[in-house]
Amino acid sequence: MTSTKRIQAAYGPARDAFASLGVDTDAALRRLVQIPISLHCWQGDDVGGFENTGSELGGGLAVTGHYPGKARTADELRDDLEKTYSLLPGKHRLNLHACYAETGSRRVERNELDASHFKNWIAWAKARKLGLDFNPTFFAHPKAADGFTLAHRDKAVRRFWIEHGVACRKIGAAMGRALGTPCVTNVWIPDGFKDTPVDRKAPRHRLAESLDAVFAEPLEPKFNLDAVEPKLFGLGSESYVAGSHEFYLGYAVTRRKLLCLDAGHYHPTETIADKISAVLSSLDEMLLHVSRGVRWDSDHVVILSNELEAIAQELVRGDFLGRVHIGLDYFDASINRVAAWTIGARCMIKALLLALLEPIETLRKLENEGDFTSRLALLEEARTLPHGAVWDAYLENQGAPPGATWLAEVQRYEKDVLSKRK
Ligand code: RNT
Ligand code: ZN
Repeated sequence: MTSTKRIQAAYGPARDAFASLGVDTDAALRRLVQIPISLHCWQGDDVGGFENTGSELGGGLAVTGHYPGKARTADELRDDLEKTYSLLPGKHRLNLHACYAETGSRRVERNELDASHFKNWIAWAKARKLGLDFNPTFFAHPKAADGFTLAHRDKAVRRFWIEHGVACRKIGAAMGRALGTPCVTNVWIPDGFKDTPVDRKAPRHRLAESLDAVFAEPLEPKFNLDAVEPKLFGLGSESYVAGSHEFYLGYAVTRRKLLCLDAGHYHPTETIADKISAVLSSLDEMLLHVSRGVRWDSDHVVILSNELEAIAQELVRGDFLGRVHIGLDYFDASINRVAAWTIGARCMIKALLLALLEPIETLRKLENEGDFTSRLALLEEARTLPHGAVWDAYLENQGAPPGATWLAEVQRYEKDVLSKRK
């Protein structure tokens, strides 16, 4: 049997199995195709960017591994992204960092960046009907070398980073305007102390003031949406991070910003799944950085873990898909980078499919009746329904490679393209 025939033959019985539990698989697939995942450009070149300032990555970010073939130019990065998108079902987005500006041979300071430095990215995204998201880059820079930016005690350093933030919001708005879909511009700063500070208050005051200056100019939400990303700790900021969860939750609620929850930014037993409905009881929209910490905020490639399933379930069960922007955030330089993107993105999409295939109405009814025995029994039985057959049918419909066949495609690309980059 050809693979297409096998997939078609398996779909009917799978559809019936789900239908018997009140789940409409066709409707689930119609919903799934509308959910974009924002792919993070920085998996493609180990958070390198194209400024070539010689500055260390810093900011507590660490990429490990020496797998050959990383993108060295924006054109190479776009080629690798195109290869990745071709292996994914559905239409997705790209999340760019400011340090991926293309300034030709000229060195342009971060506070002087404008949309012209992203014109190739915008033209490329437009031609491929991709939405763009954006991030100011508050690391890998001499002015961030001591680990402080917007909360720096030196006013001139704060001013420089405020100007960078202001410039980036305008770039985000230009992207949103050009592409007809709002750009989520996410602010993450590394600011924090390695060792126990005696003054936890002052850096947070300075941070709030700097952020207010960055966000002073109102921008149209149909072009740009501002997000802020908290963190618990980082390499070199183990004892204190100015932009902690409580800091930014309060900030986002009072300033009406999106809150970005990164799955690696909490205590190891704490998951962001439980925070989504809590945050959305006070905010209209939020951003997710779907990541995978291993013992710490290690940014491993996203896999179909229980945590990922729980995140997707919350988005679907709470009917939050229209209010939550989903982005990926990890970087692994020890495996093929196109494969790293593809694995994480396909897992995210698969997790959303699993969530859309839950017999949620029955489960909700059981819970409302207080029948927790049946709730648990059904949740566990539902795990082994024929989800794979529905996933394969989706890949087939969308013209994406079924099963693990995408891997051969990546291996071919590695042989023909990546291995030639020395
Ligand atoms: C760092 C944050 C942040 C970065 C990217 C590169 O801990 O997660 O989102 O990973 O901006
Ligand atoms: Zn993040």
